[in-house]
Amino acid sequence: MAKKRELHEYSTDPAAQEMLKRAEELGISTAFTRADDMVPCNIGGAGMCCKQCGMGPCRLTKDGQTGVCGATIDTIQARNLTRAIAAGAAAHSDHGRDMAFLLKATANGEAEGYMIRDIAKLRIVASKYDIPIEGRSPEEIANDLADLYIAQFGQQNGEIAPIRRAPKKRQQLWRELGVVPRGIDREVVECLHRTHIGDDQDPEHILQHAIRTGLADGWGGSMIATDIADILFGTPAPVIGQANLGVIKENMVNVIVHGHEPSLSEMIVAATQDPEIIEYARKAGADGVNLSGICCTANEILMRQGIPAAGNFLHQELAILTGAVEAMVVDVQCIMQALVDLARNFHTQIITTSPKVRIKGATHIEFDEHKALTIAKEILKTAIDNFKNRDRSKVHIPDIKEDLIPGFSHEYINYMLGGSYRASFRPLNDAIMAGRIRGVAAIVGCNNPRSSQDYLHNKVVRELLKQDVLVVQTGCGAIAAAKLGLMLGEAGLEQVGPGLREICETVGIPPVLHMGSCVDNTRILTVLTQMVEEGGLGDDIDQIPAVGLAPEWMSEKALAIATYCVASGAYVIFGGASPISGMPDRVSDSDAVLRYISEGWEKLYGGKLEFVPDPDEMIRRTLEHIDKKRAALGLPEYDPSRFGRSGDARMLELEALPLEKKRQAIYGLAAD
Ligand code: NFS
Repeated sequence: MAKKRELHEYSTDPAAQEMLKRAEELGISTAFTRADDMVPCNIGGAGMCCKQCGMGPCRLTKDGQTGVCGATIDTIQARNLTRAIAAGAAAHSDHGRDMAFLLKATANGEAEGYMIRDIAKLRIVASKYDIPIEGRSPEEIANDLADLYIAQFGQQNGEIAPIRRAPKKRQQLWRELGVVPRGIDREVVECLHRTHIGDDQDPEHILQHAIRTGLADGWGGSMIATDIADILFGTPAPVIGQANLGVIKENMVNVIVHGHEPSLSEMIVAATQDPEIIEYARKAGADGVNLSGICCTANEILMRQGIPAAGNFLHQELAILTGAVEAMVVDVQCIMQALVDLARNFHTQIITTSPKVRIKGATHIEFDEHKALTIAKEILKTAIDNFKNRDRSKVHIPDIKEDLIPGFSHEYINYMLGGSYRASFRPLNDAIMAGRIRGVAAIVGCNNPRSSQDYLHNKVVRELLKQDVLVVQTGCGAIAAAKLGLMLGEAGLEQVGPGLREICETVGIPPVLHMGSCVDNTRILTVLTQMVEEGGLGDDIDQIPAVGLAPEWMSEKALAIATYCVASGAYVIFGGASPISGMPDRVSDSDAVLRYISEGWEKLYGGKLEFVPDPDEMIRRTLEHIDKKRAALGLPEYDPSRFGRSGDARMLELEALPLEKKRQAIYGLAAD
């Protein structure tokens, strides 16, 4: 058994530390303590175990050893990685499929409570696919778009339609390399086929299909999910929100939505405002229903409605430990099975809602888009009925939360940079070209109890901000920064480099932009494409001084995201453990796959994937890459001493001058 860690080694978040102390007092295990008890298997963890058939599992621990069928370590690692990418792509894309069915049902008036909220986005997206929009109702357009999107999943040949939204040069490269996805489901299925016993055995060839599958996720299923969520629930724009366990309220019925799909959670948001529900809660002795979120469902309703986030992935158990949660309503993905047993120590009900996900011991109230509002109310009433069972002596809510401003969709970033009449990415490109912004980092992905919660995320974010790197975030990484107060207007600006600070002050943005849930990483693809189209930063994504990082990754979805980002031209750095590391003492014959996804992929796509456990090294490689890309574009070398005298700093300087000098400085007038 591994050694039990200190509280700060579990989490850097004071709210989490407080709850972990509480868990220890109550003698309750959490993912943090279970990670201590469960020593990872160093053979499987390093990608050296093949369990694809019944002749094994084969563990390749000796030099030159092969599996029973003769499979080499390289083939096995490529297969394992590709299967993980397929699972991640399947999860995102199946979510996208359900959103497409929901759009169809809404267009046909069959989805109770839903409406098309963002008609402008509907028209813009439909036009990208040449769906006629003039003189047609939103429902007619939405019906056509839904049909087109539903068809992407089962399409057998040709190219999936959203590919055409990538930069022209990139599309051409994908065509030349034969990796344009034909249909979303087809690529996932082919991953499983190729990695079955006795199929594809050339590691590079297997990994080429991993790229195709990743693209089917990023420029397919995930992009479809984001588009439709915006069309149905509104494209995000800045709102004020809060994050951390302190958003749970003692005097109210607390309902936490956890998982990934906004379809039900948006309806629960609507139902909490229903007078009938408010009255029902009052009658139960509560002041009302208090809704908050965990994981990416949190991000979906935080981005659009400002509904508070109770926390990220590792907060799911801690929220129940507050003893004040009447119901945790889960849909799909990132839901720990441990929740049900944990909830037995309190009165909390775990309510599963997806036809795809059941957990033994949970209450199942199945979601059906045709009567979503009715179901949402039923769920809330179940939670309210449970309020009387709360044991007040067990309630312990940490008084810790931070404000934040989420809502930075790519549409909003475009608008905020130029205003309604000249919305454009020009100011962002100019700032990078001038060196005020050194480059851009997308810091995304999960929490992982193998490292101190949020530590790696926030260490990397803070260091890059000091180096004038603009940070955009999604997923659990975004919630980590939010809990630290880095997503609130001027808050945190003193920790930001001089050039970036000028931009934040001039545009009026936080130094870290929350761009949404994990499927919304496709917003980052769109931003990068628009930066290319704006001009000045090369003609393809791989030329932009940008890096993607997932410092605390743990899910297969994260690997799928990494793959489509690499295929789109990005340098991607993952923290934590590498699933294909091989044994340290056998590096000579087991690092071919590691080298291929780095140097090999870089030669083909201009992007590469690396696993770097040390955060200082992650930061060093990020800055080195950004500076290399700046140099290749012929941009001035990064020099922070040139900046810091405009924005608020300049205003304060001017303010301190005597009147005449002030006039002189502002209007260029000679002193008389
Ligand atoms: Ni992304 Fe969202 Fe979080 Fe990781 Fe899970 S919630 S989809 S997978 S853990 S960031």
